[in-house]
Amino acid sequence: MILMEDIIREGHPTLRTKAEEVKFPLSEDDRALAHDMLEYLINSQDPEASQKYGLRPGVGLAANQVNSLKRMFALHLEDDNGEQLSFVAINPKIVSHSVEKTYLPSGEGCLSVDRSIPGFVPRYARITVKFFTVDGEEKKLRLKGMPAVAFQHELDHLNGIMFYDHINEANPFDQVPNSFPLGEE
Ligand code: NB4
Ligand code: NI
Repeated sequence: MILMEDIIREGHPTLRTKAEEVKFPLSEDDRALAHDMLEYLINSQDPEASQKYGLRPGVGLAANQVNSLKRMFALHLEDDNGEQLSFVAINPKIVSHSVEKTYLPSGEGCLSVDRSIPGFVPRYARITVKFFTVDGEEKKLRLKGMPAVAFQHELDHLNGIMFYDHINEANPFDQVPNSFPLGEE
């Protein structure tokens, strides 16, 4: 299972490296990686397991963060209607997005960043995405709210981008043009 010691932190070059497309059918290692990343999120959100193994809670985890350059990430979170979203996205793409943006009023954090970096992180409010499941099935989803924000945070990791790259250094809480704070749309 993935523990905090397996999650690389700022300064590690893999966090600034573009991940490579995954070839199908997946190798046993790729399958195991996909399984383990989703398992980490489920454990981290379970009070008992997170306590027992000292896990920082997460709703998303990208392969770069466990020092792998495979183009995949896991998401495990509820959407605005309380529906559970739980999947591993392989070779994910954003195929279209809204002009309107959104941001978490409390800013973002990252399991690979052991410090708090205040500021708004502008994200597309609504996105249409495509990705493959571990079985090679293509999925197309329309996401908004927290799932849309989390998907973009994870896709950034696969492109070597960190959330704070998007924060307005001069005015971290400056009004983001044509945007609304998440949860107030
Ligand atoms: C990724 C998120 C940062 C902003 C928003 C949130 C948590 C992360 C980072 C968008 C994506 C990890 C991956 C949470 C969390 C809400 C749901 C259910 C019950 C606790 C859990 C707490 F833990 N971010 N952590 N950070 N990242 N919400 N929740 N709750 O997930 O670095 O690249 O269990
Ligand atoms: Ni992150």
